[in-house]
Amino acid sequence: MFEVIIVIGVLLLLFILYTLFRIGSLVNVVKGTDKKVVSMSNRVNGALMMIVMIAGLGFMFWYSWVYFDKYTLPVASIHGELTDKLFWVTTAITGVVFVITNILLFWFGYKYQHKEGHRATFYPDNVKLELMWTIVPSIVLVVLGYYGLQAWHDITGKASDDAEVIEVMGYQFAWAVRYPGIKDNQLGDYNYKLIDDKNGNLFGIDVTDENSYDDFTPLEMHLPVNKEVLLIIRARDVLHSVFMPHQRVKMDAVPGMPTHFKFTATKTTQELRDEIGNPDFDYFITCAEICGRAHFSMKLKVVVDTQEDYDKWKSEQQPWLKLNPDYLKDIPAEKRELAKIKAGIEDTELDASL
Ligand SMILES: [Cu+2]
Repeated sequence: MFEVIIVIGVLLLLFILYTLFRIGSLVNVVKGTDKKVVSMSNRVNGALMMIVMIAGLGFMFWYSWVYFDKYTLPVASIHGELTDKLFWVTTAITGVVFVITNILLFWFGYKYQHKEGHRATFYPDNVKLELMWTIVPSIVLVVLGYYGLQAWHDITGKASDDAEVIEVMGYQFAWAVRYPGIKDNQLGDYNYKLIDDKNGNLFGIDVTDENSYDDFTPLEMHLPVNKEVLLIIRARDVLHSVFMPHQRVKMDAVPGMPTHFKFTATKTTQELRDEIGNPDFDYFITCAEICGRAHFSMKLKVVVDTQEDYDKWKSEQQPWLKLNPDYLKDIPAEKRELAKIKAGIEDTELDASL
């Protein structure tokens, strides 16, 4: 009840103010002093233009300066240095243009406000000016676009033959990674029809392909430092996006259309921990595509190792087939022995049915 009274009170007050304003205006018209009111309001608006400009630009520069570290991350990959440089060059050029055009916009509003006895000049066009502001931005954009495309081609181009290949698959709502085993260094085939929840053939690994026998699917991703890594990216259900902010890696994971991204990490987890002085820091992959209800939970720990640590970690991993020996049944009888050898499965570990 009390709220209703307040609302009615506010409405009445607004109505009274409006009526007073109308009466004032009408009195001015009758007296013939309405022109003065117009020129007063022009002066006020002109002054406000300058205040908004100075306060707005001042706040922008102050905020950018004080909170700079909050919006920047250390970079830990080779191409990341390059894309960061492209970003800052683009930001500098567009930033300078932004500041100049905004100063002009507000300054002109102030300077050319209506004044008694002043008339606007009739100035319909200027070919030279039109040409200039078409050609100069075009050249700048083409140059920026050229360097951007070059970087893009480099990132999405063919990886070197000795690159470390890792498969990343996004699904609602997590990331799964698969490595080619150390025996053949080749990822086995997969088929979405083989995905099941029986024992967790999360990837749809095709066990009729010999290359799959030693593939392993760890719960966190490890990378060697200073070595090219090729991520083969796919999605099991909807669009996801691989995002490794420190390595400046971002690529959509698209169902039915594998994508890839090659990069070289330049700092181990330990090196970045030392750099930022946080012993608990870990790299991660998150999802940069709003992919559903639990999108926020798509976070996978990434460990960047030295080459020795990476090799050691790799040699300790158990092949997926060894952890899921039930799938031996699906392997053609003549390949089963090979599968056991490649996956390191001892007969004593199996039950009689296999
Ligand atoms: Cu996602």
